[in-house]
Amino acid sequence: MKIMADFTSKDIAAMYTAKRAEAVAELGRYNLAIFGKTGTGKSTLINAIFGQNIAKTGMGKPVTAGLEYFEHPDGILGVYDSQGFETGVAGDSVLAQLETIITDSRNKPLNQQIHAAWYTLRWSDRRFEQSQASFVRRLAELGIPVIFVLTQVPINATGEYHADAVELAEYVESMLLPLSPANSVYLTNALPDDFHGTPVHGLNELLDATFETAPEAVHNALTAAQYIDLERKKRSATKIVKGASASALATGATPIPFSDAAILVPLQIAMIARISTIYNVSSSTSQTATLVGSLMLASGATTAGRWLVSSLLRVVPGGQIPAMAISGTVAAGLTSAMGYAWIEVCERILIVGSIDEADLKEMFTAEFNKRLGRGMSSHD
Ligand SMILES: Nc1nc2c(ncn2[C@@H]2O[C@H](COP(=O)(O)OP(=O)(O)O)[C@@H](O)[C@H]2O)c(=O)[nH]1
Ligand SMILES: [Mg+2]
Repeated sequence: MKIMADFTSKDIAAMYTAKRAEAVAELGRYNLAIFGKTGTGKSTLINAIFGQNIAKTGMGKPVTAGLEYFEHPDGILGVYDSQGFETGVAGDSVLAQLETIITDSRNKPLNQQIHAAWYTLRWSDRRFEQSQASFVRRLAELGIPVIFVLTQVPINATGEYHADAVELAEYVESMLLPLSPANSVYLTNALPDDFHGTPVHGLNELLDATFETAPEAVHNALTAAQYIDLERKKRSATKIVKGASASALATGATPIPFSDAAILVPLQIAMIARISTIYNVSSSTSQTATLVGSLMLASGATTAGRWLVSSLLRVVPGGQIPAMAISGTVAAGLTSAMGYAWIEVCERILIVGSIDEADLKEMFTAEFNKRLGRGMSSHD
């Protein structure tokens, strides 16, 4: 039987590494296909929404001529990128091959199916050809939701799109293509264009549309893979904390004094690992694992003290039932304080982009103590 003080930083780090792998596996994978002519801004769009991780893995795996597959290092996102094929004969051959891939993937687990396609058109091309329209129709016939994206669209200081872009979007809409959501064209710009004063815009709307077309089972993978909607990450992470906190409450029912930590610590580490996965915090876990180890122990003094009190109460004759209730509440409060503090840490890592251990430790401890004070009265 263990109390928190019996866990070393190394134990915790090792446990974290294992739980992190489980959390990743549990998330599954979101697969996106992206089409459009060379130079429309496909790679730029992917990088703007999913970070540099995808590109960083280096060359994609060639799937067929003209189609490459890129995978997130954690495997939570796959991108089929149509590297530089144009419509026409080459497009037809890609479509034929794509059809085979899609037909095959229907019998495969959800993780291996293509969940949506972004069809990109650069506004400044000012034209949308019949061959492109038939490509979109064929894609939709294969059962893939097609989201239509107009790229590199200038916007002025008052928020108006370039008139030619609006005209092109209206033209595409007038063709009544089988788009998802119905008849929508997304106007975007993925790189700030200082020369024209165009900021990044339209990416959140595009991401929302992508979520709308995604099966519920891959929402968490998509939430984790994207970098631009922190609110979504926070909502998912909050659910994880609430779930862990509810399980911690149940540990109070364990009639054996002092056994809590043996159950509770793995449960809390699993929670922390799941949150890290949602925030896409470094998959090279060793640094993060060490951090988790030291943070958990930093909060451990308080934690062990409270457990001890609630656990000791159980050995008092007649004290068992109330002590169990107290113990569960204490466990739930500790767990949620830990979870919310870790969410703050993950947000910081994501925004700052690096891990300064001393800084994060101070932040975690402050958040943990703040929430513990609050959490003890209502563990939420
Ligand atoms: N201003 C601006 N430039 C972009 C945007 N997207 C792409 N570009 C530029 O267009 C060129 C082609 O982009 P890239 O993403 O490689 O296109 P891909 O061939 O479709 O993958 C690059 O020089 C990008 O910097 C955008 O949203 N805004
Ligand atoms: Mg590219």
